[in-house]
Amino acid sequence: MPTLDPSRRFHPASAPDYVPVEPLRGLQLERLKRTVRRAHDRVPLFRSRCAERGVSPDDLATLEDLARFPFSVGTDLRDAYPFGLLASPMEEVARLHASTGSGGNPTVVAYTRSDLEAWTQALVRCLASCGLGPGEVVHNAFGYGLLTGGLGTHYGAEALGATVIPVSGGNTDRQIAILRDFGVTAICCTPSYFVHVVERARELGADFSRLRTGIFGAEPWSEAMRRRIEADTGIAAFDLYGVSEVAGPGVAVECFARSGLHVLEDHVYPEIVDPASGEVLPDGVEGELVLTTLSRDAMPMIRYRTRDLTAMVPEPCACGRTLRRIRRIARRSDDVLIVRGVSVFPGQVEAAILAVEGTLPHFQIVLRREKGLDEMEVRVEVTPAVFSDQIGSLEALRQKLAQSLEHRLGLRARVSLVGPRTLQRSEGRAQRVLDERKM
Ligand code: DLL
Repeated sequence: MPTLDPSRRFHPASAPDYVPVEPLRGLQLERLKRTVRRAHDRVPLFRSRCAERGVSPDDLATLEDLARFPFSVGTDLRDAYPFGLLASPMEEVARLHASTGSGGNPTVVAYTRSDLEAWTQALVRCLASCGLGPGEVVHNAFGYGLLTGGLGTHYGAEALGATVIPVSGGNTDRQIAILRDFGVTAICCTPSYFVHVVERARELGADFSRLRTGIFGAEPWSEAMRRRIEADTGIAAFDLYGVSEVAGPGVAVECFARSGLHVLEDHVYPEIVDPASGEVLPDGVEGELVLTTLSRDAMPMIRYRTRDLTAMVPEPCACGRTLRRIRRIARRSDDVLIVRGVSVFPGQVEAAILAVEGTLPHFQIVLRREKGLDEMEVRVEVTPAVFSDQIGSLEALRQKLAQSLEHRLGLRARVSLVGPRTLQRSEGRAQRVLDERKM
């Protein structure tokens, strides 16, 4: 376990994280009214949806009134491709990002200069919340280019006063040379890629003695994965969450207490809704996270359904921030796999595997249909030491994994142990599922 240094807990840019709740709610309401009005005046899709529901910006008197307004969903952005949701003329748009997603039109996201400034400030606070400040050497391996992760984090780290290395994804051996030679103290990337980097560094005999902070996000990762990363490397690992449609990274982040992620509530307004009925759920109850932007002009998003499942954490945080927290996002409503009628999330499989000693966080779920029945195979990579061990101990490990999976999933899975480095590594998000039932 790393030691979390308390002297690094406060950064001047973090002041908005600590404002008293009442003025914060006032600021949210003021910004929310402005955002809803802007979207209504300038985005025809939002205006027509409001008309269908019989609501207008005048109906927004309290924050709770937002629940009367229509949702937006991922396909809205694809259907409006490329610029149908813009609320600013193109002359005022300073940057465009896009993601290809899974088929169909890409999702395009637009920012004015002031949107970019607000986004940068959000990232400054996120990085400060993980203990970063001036003097830090930040290796940024989130993808640059059209994706939001790279540039979003980059400008935040620069504005924080850190030294930024814009490595982007890929070319792992070069990344390792940089980590070793440039005195890197903090890394930003997906957790699965970091695991891959560490593994490859071991093979090359490289060590990163100055690295002490990892800021990981863009994909779900379990608490078991955090413990494994910290125990293996001695760094402190923090969770950073974001969604491109509402700017990118910087929606929520952990602090030193690491018990939930603080939502940057002056920039986004969070709601948790029942995924089926759309009703707003009370604090502490798990549901789908819905986000409304509060500081974006070019593309205001009203009640965007993220598909990410979480709950609001009602208790105040030990760190003193007044920003409300959400639980870590371990799964999405649309990454559920239905296997013989049982819901299985890849995150549960990861936690079940990491609960067993001698395994690596590399796995793949393969689904097939055999004689009309769903079959789930979980391929788990083992360490070279375990792999070259006696057949008997491999079999014992296989059985332990099968039990751990059955215990957590309520479902029997076939476990196959595969040799070191046989599962494909990803340079961004890990691809965990191969569903041959659909092929
Ligand atoms: O992944 C933005 C980002 C970049 C966030 C770098 C954090 C760090 P999208 O490509 O639009 O944006 O994907 C958003 O990724 O709805 C979640 O399902 C997932 N996700 C992002 N961060 C986390 C996280 C970026 N910390 C989608 N934990 C979201 C779990 C995450 N899931």
